[in-house]
Order: sequence, then structure tokens, then C-alpha cells
Amino acid sequence: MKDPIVPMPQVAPPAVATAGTGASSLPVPASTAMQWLRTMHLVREFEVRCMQSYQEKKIGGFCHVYIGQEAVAVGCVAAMQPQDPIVTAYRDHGHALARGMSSRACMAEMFGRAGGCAKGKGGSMHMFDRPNNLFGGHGIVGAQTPLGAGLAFATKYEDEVILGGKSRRVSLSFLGDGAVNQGAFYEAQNLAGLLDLPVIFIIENNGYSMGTAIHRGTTMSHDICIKGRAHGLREATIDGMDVLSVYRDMKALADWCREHSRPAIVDMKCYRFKGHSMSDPRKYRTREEEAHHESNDPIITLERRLTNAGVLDEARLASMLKEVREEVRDAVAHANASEPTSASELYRDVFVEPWGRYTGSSLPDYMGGATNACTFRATDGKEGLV
Ligand SMILES: Cc1ncc(C[n+]2csc(CCOP(=O)(O)OP(=O)(O)O)c2C)c(N)n1
Ligand SMILES: [Mg+2]
Repeated sequence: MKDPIVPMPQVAPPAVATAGTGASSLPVPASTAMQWLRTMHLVREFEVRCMQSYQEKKIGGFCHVYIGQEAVAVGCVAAMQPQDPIVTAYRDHGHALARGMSSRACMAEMFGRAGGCAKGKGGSMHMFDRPNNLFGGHGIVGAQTPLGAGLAFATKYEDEVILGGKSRRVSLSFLGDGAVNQGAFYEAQNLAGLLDLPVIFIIENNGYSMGTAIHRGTTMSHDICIKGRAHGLREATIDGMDVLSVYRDMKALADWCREHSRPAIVDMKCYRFKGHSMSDPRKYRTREEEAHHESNDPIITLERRLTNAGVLDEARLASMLKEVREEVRDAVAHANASEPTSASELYRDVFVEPWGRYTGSSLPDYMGGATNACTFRATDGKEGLV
């Protein structure tokens, strides 16, 4: 019999409405909030240059930009610890940069060059950063949700069974609102609930899956957390347009999941300012609707808050923007200068190396059935996630 699940408070006091002025009115140190602002600007500038490079045909394939949703990735990453695994869908550049991937490696991946994080073999939808515990970047809608549960199983197993301690890591599995209707999501939630997996499914609810408004394709779209309630997940509805709210509410939720080793679901309310992908004319929504949401730009909201607190002024903002533009310009130059990925690379990194012969614990009967020592090992000589 499992412990009863204590529901999260659904309406938290707005983070932006803290009384008073000065740096002390901020819920985090001023330098931290300034760093978040810089990262949000970096993501925005990166995406703008991606759109430009796509039009110049430097980037091929699909390209889904994150403009408008920056507060989600930045606030969520800030609320977690670096060793917590993260997995996401194809709209992944923001998560990669927020997690600490260099803009050079990210842009070279966009360009399909050898200097990219996946040696140019993944492209826009497959950002992967092992040192920063980002496990992709996945193009199949919803496919990352069982992976999120699997990552939580792996960390829990490693912490509790192999290391003999307490489960100490929480996995984040981001998904879009369109992905909640995939069967894999329900299997993942069921297992997470059943096995007490510390994973948080964050639904980046931007209101649309491609051109379909959420209410046209999803039942109970006004209360999307109900999808997790059936599996006993803890839940939270969060304002994804305000990085301070995202941080505060995600930190509280992640702390609880870490403490209790339990799963959760988040309805992260947000809006994508651009089309679904580069080829989307956005005929399914009005320009008035877009303008309404753009007036709630998460970057402007944070700038206003920092200005009111006296930690941001025009000169500081100008110097931050200059630095960010230079960083992204350098990333584009690096991507351009990086070698195109060679065809022979296609055969590398498909299997863990050295793969060797059959690696089961015993040989099949037709081969004699004798005991066979396991020869599997990861390329870096380490097994598992640590
Ligand atoms: C299994 C599967 N079905 C369909 C698609 C095509 N497809 C790509 S993105 C997308 C919409 C997903 O929308 P959402 O989950 O809300 O994410 P968002 O684009 O809003 O970030 C669809 C249907 C796919 N990639 N995988
Ligand atoms: Mg969506």
C-alpha cells in the first residue's frame, strides 16, 4: 500500500508580486537572476540566428525554435542539480544551452558539422550532452517519456542497489501538450507510479501540437494534470512565462520528488511565439492572439523585475546583449569553419564499443550452453550513469 499522495497547492502566490524594491526584493541572489536573464537572451539570439541560417540553407532538415518558451528550460534547469538527468523532445536547443552545452557545439550540430555535440549526426532535433546529463533531443512525439522513466529507474537503481544509499537524483522528462495523447506516456506514468520513480513529466503546454489547438485534440485540456492523477502522480500547474515562478515551483516539486522518490506531472503554461517549425505559415491562429502572448514576453518580464529591483539598467543590458550577440556570432563562425561530417562517421557510435561477440551470461544451447563472462563495457570504461 503506497503512502497517500498529498496534492500540491495549485495556486501559488505570484513570484513577481513581491513587495519592495532593491536586490533584496528578488527571491534569488541578483547575480543568479542576471545569469538567468543572460541565458534566456542567449537562447533567443541563438534561435534567431538559427532561423536566419535555415533560410540561408546552412541548416537542413527540420528546425523547431524555442522562442517564447525560454523561461521554462532556464527555470527548470536552475531548479535541478547538475547530476539530475534531463530528456526532451525535438524543440531542444533551449534545454541544451540552459544545461550548459556550449553554443559552438550546439550550432555546429545544427549545421551538421563534425564539431557538433553529436558530431553533426543528430542535427536540430537530437542535442545530446553526456557530461551535462542531457539525454536528447528526440524526434518521435512522446518517445522521451518512457526514456525519462527509464533514466529515473537507472539512477534509483544505481543509488539504492549498487551504491547502497538513498535515491538522490530526479529525472526531468519534457514533452509537448501534443504528446500527452501518446500511449507510451501512459505506460511511462504507470511504471513511474508503480515503481516509485523520481521523474517529473513536464508538459510544455504551448497550446498547440503543430497546427492543432489543444482543445481540439485532447480531452480535459483545461486540466491537463488529470492525465497524471490517474497514476497517483503529484502535480503542479506553473506559469511558464515567468522564470522566477518556474524556478520557485519546480524547486519545491523537485525537492519533494527527491525526498519521497516519487513521480510528478507539471502543466507548464507557455506559448511559442513562432511557427511549429520553419515551414509553418501559422494560419491556424490570429495575429491578435500572437500579439497578446508576445506582450507577456518572459524576457521582458524578467528585465522589468530586475530593473525595478535596481540591478539592471540600460548600460548593463546593452553590455549583456553585446556579449550574447558576440557569443552567437562566434558559434556561427565556428559551425561554418567546422568540417562537414564524413559519410564514414555514419557507422560509428551505433553500438557501444567494443561490442564483441555475444555477451549474455550463458551461451545458447546450440553453442554448448557454457558460462560466458559478460564482455560488455562502456567506451569510457564505466558502466551506469555515474
Ligand atoms: C509519433 C509521432 N507522430 C507524429 C509526429 C509528427 N509531429 C511532429 S511534432 C508534432 C506535434 C507535437 O506537438 P507538441 O507535443 O505540443 O510539441 P510542440 O511542437 O508544441 O513543442 C507532430 C504531430 C511525430 N514526430 N511523431
Ligand atoms: Mg505544443
